[in-house]
Amino acid sequence: MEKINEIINRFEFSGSLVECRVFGSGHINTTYLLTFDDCGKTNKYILQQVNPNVFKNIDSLMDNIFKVTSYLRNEIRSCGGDENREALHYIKTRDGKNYYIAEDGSYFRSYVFVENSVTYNSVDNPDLFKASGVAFGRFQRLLSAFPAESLFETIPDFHNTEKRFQTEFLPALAADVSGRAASCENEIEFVKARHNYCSRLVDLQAQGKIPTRVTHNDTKLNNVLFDKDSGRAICVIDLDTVMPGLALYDFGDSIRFGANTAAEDEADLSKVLINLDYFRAYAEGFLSEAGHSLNETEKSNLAFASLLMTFECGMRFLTDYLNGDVYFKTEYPEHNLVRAKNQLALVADMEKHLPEMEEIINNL
Ligand code: ADP
Ligand code: GN1
Ligand code: MG
Repeated sequence: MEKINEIINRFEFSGSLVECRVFGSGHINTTYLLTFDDCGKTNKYILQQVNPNVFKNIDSLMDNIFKVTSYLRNEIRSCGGDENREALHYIKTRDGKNYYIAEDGSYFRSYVFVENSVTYNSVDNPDLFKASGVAFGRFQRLLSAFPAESLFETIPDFHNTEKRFQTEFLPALAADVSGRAASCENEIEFVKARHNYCSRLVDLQAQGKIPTRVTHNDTKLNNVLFDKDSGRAICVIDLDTVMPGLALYDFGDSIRFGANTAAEDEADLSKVLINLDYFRAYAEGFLSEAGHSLNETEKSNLAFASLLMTFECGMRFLTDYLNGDVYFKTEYPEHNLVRAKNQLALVADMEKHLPEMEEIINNL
């Protein structure tokens, strides 16, 4: 790869570079925080290397992001909001492109760092989680009139759990390229025994009982920027998977990550439980913005969707473990297996508490 300084020089940044450091904790892309000095004024930018194994069509991906961010910026401005804090602002390359292709074929893009912002990797109070629910619910509401058909599907069938089971999990198991299947028989059996979960939402969608909407599809807590001072959730980020999807995916994926009493890769499974207070808080926040547009079938599947998104993610980590860690970034050899066990333990706990989760939704 070209040296990072040469890549930085390709973008329209103002000032001279003071610092470049790796930033954030995403599992897919590599993110850098750049600090520039512009005659005494500090300018910060995010530079991101997009993972080409995951996102194959960078032109269409970046086109999606530019369309969505321009639309959001207009909506936010017309509601009297601050589009520079509440929506991402991408920086073009010096030759006017949306991204830069490095010599080794990897892609880089950049956006303005939202000042005085912070992201969280875990929830320590329900208000914080509720605020993220407001942000993702609002994101969905603001995009409700956006033409979904104009968006490219950056990862086709991203949350089609049945397709993931049939075309990714089972083939990975059959091939067992890393010889790891013997070490995770319990997890494999756990997933197979729950195959009946996989098609429930896509079937309801195919029957026209739940509508396709423009959704974020990766609603992890650390994909929302919070204001450091006010604690308010200000901006939804990580827009690579904004595509036509189901509101239930966005709700469920947030619960998967934020209502787990432990981190997604906690190895001590006795710490992995569903926190019902956090579940309630998120539901209150999300539904306060997006709730009025949900139909009865969507509402009655919010609890199940939380379980399904957790199951799907567990199955994806297990698949990647079987495939030899080719998709998610890992920090040690068993990392994907630890993540899979964790997510499947959370599924088991959600199964026990599903009636209470449903009750919470009914009472809202
Ligand atoms: P990934 O796809 O790898 O998860 P993200 O787009 O979520 O990448 O970025 C990784 C992290 O970088 C985020 O969790 C956040 O902490 C930080 N970040 C990204 N964009 C911005 C921004 N515009 N302003 C401030 N922080 C940002
Ligand atoms: C990935 O990029 P990041 O870290 O926000 C993944 C999500 C998973 C998540 C699990 C494009 O999200 O689908 O739910 O890891 N993103 C992609 O933590 O596959
Ligand atoms: Mg992210």
